[in-house]
Amino acid sequence: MEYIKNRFYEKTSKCISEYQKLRKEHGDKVLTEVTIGQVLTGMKGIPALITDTSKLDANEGIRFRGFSIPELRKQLPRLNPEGEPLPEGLFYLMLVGEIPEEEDVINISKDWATRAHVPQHVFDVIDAMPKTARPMTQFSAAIVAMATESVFQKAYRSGIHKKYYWDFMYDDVMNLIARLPRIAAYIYRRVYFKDKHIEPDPRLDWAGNLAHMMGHDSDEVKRLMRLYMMIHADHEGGNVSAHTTHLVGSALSNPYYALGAGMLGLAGPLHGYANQDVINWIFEMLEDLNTNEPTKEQIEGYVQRTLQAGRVVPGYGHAVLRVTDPRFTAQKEFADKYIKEDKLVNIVNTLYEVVPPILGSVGKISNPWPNVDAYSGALLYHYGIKEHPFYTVLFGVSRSMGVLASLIMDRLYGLPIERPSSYPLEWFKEQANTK
Ligand code: FAM
Repeated sequence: MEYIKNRFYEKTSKCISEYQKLRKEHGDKVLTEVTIGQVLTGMKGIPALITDTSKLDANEGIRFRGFSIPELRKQLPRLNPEGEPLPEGLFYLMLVGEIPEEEDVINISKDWATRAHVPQHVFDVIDAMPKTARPMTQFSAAIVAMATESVFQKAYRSGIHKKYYWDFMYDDVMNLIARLPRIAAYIYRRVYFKDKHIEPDPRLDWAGNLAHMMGHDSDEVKRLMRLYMMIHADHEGGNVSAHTTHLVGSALSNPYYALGAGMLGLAGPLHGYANQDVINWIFEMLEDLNTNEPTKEQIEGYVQRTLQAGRVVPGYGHAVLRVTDPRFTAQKEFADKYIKEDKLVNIVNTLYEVVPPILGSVGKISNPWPNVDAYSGALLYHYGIKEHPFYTVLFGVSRSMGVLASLIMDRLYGLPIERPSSYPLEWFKEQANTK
């Protein structure tokens, strides 16, 4: 499928000279002022990174190359008019910058299927860990173990010219994304199904095959997996998993190292672990209230007690968003369409009524609205994927598409090593006192 690589190069190579021109001719242009507050609160809002794949708007949510999630759910090619678009199409859009034809999407599916073979030593690395090791520990270790396969690393060591880095990066990235569903499903079956593994079916699409290898073959689960893989794929460049992948890649580490590092960031409770934490927290609530069908008032009381205990309400709030996350809404629409009655889904819907006013009344919380993680667990659970410690791995499989498409572009532009400055607290105190 060399033509997709060629098309990417045709569409994107003009950006190399644009980037160089900006650097040379406009390097002195002041973009914005940076406040002490921004530095002390996680560098929020500082324009510090180039990411073309997607942009997050505080009041609209994510747009992938300018397209919102509702637009993409209508426009990207799908296998069945009733179903969800294939995530392969989103990858093409993020990489090439235009909506693909059906043929392009099918070709990416086929390309990934031919690249999906995972070397035995990667399974051996996973098998060397206790089954009690967290799924994200196993997942990131497997990704790093696969660095033995890096064609970028070999090419770099053989002394290739830097203008060809992106080309080798492309092949690494395609191989890596192609193999992640197999690795994820292997961990899932190992930990929860006594090592009864299911072979991939190369006729299936990338997300459909993941569902299949996990042991979930219904059309509805495959549709859910396609939606899940699409909505978690990218959230511009500043979030922890994207930024980490980009930062590690800037040292010219191979993409296996870069993604492995990004996945370890995704594993944190304030980022991708929140999708497990939502379910943990709901089950804690049910145990505390001693019921499976809590009333609105009981839920309100539990949310208040969570805040009083100095804990966060998982699945709510966001560093950038200031509205209900459209990724939450897409999942709610899926639930409204397919799920008639489900106790957990009902609780998630009640939380959506109850939590925002409570968080809003606290005063300091910038965004009281739900994010992507507030819904995803209840959907998976409904379809029998009840093993919540595994949920962040699914997030990671999806997130690989956005962060790795960006990594190819980083090398195409020839971005330098990233190296911001740091100062002691004393320096900031001095700055605060100077006029
Ligand atoms: N429950 C309770 N307190 C919250 C809160 C929540 N859901 N969201 C924010 N706050 C608190 C926050 O802890 C901070 O308190 P302190 O000043 O005492 O440290 C204060 O409100 C101001 O925080 P903020 O400016 O509104 O948010 P941040 O940008 O610092 O943090 C999040 C953003 C997402 C880390 C935060 O909202 C949070 O912890 N949410 C719960 C965990 C979660 O759902 N994470 C998933 C994020 C998701 F999009 C993803 O990455 N998958």
